Amino acid sequence: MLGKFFQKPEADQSQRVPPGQHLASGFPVLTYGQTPEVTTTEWQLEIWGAAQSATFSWSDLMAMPQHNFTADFHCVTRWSKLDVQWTGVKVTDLMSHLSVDPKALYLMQHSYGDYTTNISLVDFLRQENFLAHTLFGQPLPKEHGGPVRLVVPHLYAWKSAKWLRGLEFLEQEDLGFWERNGYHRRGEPWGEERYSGNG
Ligand SMILES: Nc1nc2c(c(=O)[nH]1)N[C@H]1C(S)=C(S)[C@@H](COP(=O)(O)O)O[C@H]1N2
Ligand SMILES: [Mo]
Repeated sequence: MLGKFFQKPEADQSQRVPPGQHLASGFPVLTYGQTPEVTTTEWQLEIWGAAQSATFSWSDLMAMPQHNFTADFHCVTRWSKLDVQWTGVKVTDLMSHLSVDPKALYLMQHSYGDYTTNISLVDFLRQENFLAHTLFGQPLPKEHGGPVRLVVPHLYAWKSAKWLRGLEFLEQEDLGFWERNGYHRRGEPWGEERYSGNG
């Protein structure tokens, strides 16, 4: 299935691989703990904290503008995958349905199965971020976060919560699961923001 997508020449590819990373073959699965089973019927996205509470269903998400995205994916365990092809909804389009407190500067992403990861509002609001429900033209497989995950291409992939179930808006920064366990609070791959020790 991957073979039918255009592959860029080597030289161009290497410039897109951040320092300390190598290209993965295939698309590895990186999950801490169990893979939750969530159907599209039961899937909900809840909004709480420093924002007006709201709940979105699968059909609410499907009613929002749908886009295809091609994005590079960088795991802090040193593999990268270029040109991953997704379909989903832009974070900025989701945001047009929310009423967020002006004091909210951070968020916590919450997953089914209790994974969390923090992100600043500035990093979250970037145009290229999206909620994905389709991967290479197929429903997002559960091991990759289906039915719905967040994708934040400009940060290490631990900042892209699989099985997304909630967005908690925060006035003060809080730390998510990996961040409490020593990973960097921001996680920008070109700056190798891997661990909390380096900034
Ligand atoms: N809910 C949840 N989201 C998660 C993870 C996880 O364990 N649980 N792992 C993160 C990490 S470390 C990476 S690299 C990517 C991996 O996504 P993939 O399994 O689709 O490759 O998901 C991120 N999102
Ligand atoms: Mo990762």
